[in-house]
Amino acid sequence: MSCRSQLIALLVLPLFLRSADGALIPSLVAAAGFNDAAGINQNQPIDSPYVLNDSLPGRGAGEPGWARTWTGSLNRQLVTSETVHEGDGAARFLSDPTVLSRALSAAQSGPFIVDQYVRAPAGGFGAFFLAREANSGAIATQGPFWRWDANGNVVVLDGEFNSCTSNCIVEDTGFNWTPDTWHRVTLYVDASADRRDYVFFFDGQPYLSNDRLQFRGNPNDMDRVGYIVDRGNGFFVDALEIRAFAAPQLFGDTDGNGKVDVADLNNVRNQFGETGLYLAGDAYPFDVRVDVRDLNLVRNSFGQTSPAAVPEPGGFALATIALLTISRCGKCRSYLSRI
Ligand SMILES: [Ca+2]
Ligand SMILES: [Ca+2]
Ligand SMILES: [Ca+2]
Ligand SMILES: [Ca+2]
Repeated sequence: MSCRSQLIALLVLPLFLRSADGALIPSLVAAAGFNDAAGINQNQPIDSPYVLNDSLPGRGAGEPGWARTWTGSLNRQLVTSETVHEGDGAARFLSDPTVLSRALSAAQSGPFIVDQYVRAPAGGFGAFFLAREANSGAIATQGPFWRWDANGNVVVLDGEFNSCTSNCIVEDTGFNWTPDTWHRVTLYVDASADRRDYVFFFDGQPYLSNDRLQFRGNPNDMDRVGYIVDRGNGFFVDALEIRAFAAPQLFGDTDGNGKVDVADLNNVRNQFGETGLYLAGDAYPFDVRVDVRDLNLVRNSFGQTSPAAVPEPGGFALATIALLTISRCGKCRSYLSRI
């Protein structure tokens, strides 16, 4: 493809990718593959962006979306080629009081995703957090926080924006990690001022807590990822990705097209009762499940558009048909009677 064709292709690309069922896939903000010659962010020069089987801090130069390289302790955090999830390298943390962190170029102030693969040997331990760093580069205040305990438990912190230490509310997710096995851990974070919460996923399954998981501290936005490995038998990380949705979103919008209409209603109807990431029927604010709350969100915003969207005529007639359709569904009717 010529440069001109590539430029045209880029210009006509939609802002977001969509899955086969029409769900919104957020745009990539930054990724770290801990690789050299294969996999995420691999490149031609040797020992770039990572040096295999060498120290990790100071590495990762050139990976897009990051403000700088990894910061940590040189002798306890390594890039290994022996145990990888993808590409030719992965991060390995040896047991020691240690924090590894990296700052993003752009602070995230809306809904975004943090996805990664982690594993540990038996008796391993690791924790992950998102934070807002102060101008000095120090961690100012933390957002979401999850932890793998040496006994196999996976826990999350449900903060109260008070930067808790000893009095933190820690919830057992019910998930357990298996030694020497890669697990996918995903956070669905919403830093928007009227949300400030997150959902935790383990191997694609959401932890559906009774109440919203809130931030440990009180960041208005977050620009740093961090790991703590201060006990246990070590920890591995690979394929870290941060993806963001456009913000602000319109309440009730399922497909991110800036309007709430019959398409959103149909998306909710078609996936009613499902849970998971990137569901076409999950209306903003996303909570990774499609239920009566989504129906209410669509109803309450029906006909609204964000400033950038163009309203379409005939929406009401289509909506009436959709409502008639949905009212024929017995399962849905019982929910409709409650809203
Ligand atoms: Ca890798
Ligand atoms: Ca390379
Ligand atoms: Ca929509
Ligand atoms: Ca939902």
